[in-house]
Amino acid sequence: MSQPIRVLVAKPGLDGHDRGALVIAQGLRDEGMEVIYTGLRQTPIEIVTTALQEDVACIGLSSLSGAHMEMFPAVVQLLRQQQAEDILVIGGGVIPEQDVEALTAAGIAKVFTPGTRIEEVAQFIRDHAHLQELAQENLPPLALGVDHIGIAVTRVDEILPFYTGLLGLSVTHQEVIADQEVKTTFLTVGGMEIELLEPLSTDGPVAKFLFKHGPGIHHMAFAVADVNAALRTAQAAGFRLIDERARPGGRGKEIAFLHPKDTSGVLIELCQRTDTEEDIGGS
Ligand code: CMX
Repeated sequence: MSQPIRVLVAKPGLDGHDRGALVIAQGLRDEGMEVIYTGLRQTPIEIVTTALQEDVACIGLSSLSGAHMEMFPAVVQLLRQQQAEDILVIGGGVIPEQDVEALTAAGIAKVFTPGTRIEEVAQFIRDHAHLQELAQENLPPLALGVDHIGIAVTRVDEILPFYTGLLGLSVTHQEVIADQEVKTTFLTVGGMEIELLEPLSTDGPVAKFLFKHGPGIHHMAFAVADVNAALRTAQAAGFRLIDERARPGGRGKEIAFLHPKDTSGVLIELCQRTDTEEDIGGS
């Protein structure tokens, strides 16, 4: 990242103690960020005005007075009114556990409770700033389309009538991918495919997924022209990879996975059709 990330540390409400906020401000400076501190007893309007004037990427709100349920959402609302919702709002201070969910629903990206390491806060801010930067970079599109959606099932035979009987899809291909301990069944619909994944063992990747989450959407696969080139682009843009290079997937495709931690918890597959890809209808 070329420019340091600018952060506003703000104290909304009547609370008169700012030792914690000052420690956070200094900690973020030590992490290489430019930090502006508002001082005590700021109103939400003052905070948002300063944030816009100072062109910050993040507002860190600190409250010890119990006014967080009023003040924090008010800051988010005002940012929305100013079409400045790309500014990340995080909170900290004395925030009871039961308020965290409501604050998150109100648009506070993360509430950090006492004892959180400053490195963790800085990393959270960096990840956000990085995604904002990416949105402005105008990279050429990587995905050519949705290739397929992978769905983990306990037994294909049990659910297949739903897809073929009710939805009217046709099975186009079935294949055992031995090294991934899975049997795949492809159905085609509207130019893309559904891939049903049935585990062939109790400790393969799909079995592990079923054990943890039960049946459901396992991954989403985007078609790309060149998986290895797409991996390098994703990595250069800061996304963690599960696969460093392409490996064989179903139907002779070259595939690779990105790490779900960087993609909102969704396992994303990049997938490239090859000359040797078997025709739809093979098995
Ligand atoms: N959705 C969301 N998160 C998932 C996930 C999924 N389906 N599968 C794994 N994760 C998470 C894990 O919980 C783990 O998170 P933490 O680091 O927080 O614990 C992280 O991703 C890494 O998972 P892992 O199992 O520890 O890592 P592995 O390298 O062992 O596994 C993976 C990588 C996900 C690619 C593998 O488990 C997998 O699912 N392989 C694909 C199997 C498959 O679908 N084969 C069919 C052929 C593919 C095709 O042609 O489409």
